[in-house]
Amino acid sequence: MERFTVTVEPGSAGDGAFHVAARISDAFGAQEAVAQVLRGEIAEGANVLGVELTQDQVRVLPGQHGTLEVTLTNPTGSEIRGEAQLISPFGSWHLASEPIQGFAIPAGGEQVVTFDIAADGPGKRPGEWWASVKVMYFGRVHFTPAIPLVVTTDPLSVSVGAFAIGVGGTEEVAVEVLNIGTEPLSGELSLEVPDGWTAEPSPQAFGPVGPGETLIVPVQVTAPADTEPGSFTLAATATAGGSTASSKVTARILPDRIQFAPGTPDEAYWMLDPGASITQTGLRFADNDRYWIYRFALPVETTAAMLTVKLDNQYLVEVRADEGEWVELLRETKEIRDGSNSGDFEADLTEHLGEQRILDLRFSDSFPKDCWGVRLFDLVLVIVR
Ligand SMILES: [Ca+2]
Repeated sequence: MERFTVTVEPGSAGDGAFHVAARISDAFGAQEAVAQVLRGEIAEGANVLGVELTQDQVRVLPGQHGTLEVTLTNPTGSEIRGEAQLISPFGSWHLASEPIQGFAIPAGGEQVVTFDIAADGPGKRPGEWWASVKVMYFGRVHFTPAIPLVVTTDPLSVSVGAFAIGVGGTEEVAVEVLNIGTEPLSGELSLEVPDGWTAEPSPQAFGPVGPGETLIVPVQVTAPADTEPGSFTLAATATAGGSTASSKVTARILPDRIQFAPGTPDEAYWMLDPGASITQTGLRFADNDRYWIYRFALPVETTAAMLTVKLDNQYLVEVRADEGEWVELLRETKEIRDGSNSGDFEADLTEHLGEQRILDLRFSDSFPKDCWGVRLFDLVLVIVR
């Protein structure tokens, strides 16, 4: 074995994440090894490829083609080279004509990798599978969530997103009607709700929905005033011509006082992104670049919200409305390591309620270099409607 020493100078490069590649070529071909170099303060996620799947399903008629797209974003100061692979179960492999694709994304660049889903040709019968994209580069692997991969003779489908509603409250629920056929479709949409609930208007006429188009049909849903908080199932059904499609959705009736301790199922319901945070009995913590986010999709008629959190050590708590900019809410400015700053911290979140009432809270480390990050013991959110 021989070692070679090379000195790398950053030149005029500023702070950020960079890649240094060493290549050799010999009689057996070329080989490359890549190391990541971090300079200065790196923002969260600024050293890894962003991978985003924007579809929630791939649905295609026999004889047609569909696509599955994944958007790759390179936040680093160097080119990122790798490959994206469509993963789907045995029995569906014939649908992907080119399941492995290479990519090279320049510093700060973005690329959409498109997989063709080919349901034409012999043997392309209807079926329901799933698909995920595995993205590999420089020794890292990222899997997207899996989405349904459906070949169907039925051109119509409906979907409704999960939603929350207050006791006795009313929410506008957006039912999506998708037409993957070749002819426009018009028909009737109904929303089946539990006893005591109402849906207006239901049934209602919809359409026409053009070929390849999605129509959003609003329905006003009201929860009974005498119900207990909990989860309920609603079903949306669309019929058009000879085609019928239905979809179930979970609606959660929220109490006006939300309280949970870390590590409980009540907490898990609100967790949007664990960000590699860690739970122990009765607490959750995040050191250095770790964090977590709770998402409170509150009833639209919410007019005020008050937060109380029991925290200690080097906490940083931020809030954002409707996926907008993060705003600092609470910060420990001393490098506390012994929990001596433990307390119940209160914050009025009313000014952070956006139009959609989607309230996110992010917990992280206010001194991200020395561990001893935020520890959360209890959270209470009181809303006023
Ligand atoms: Ca720290």
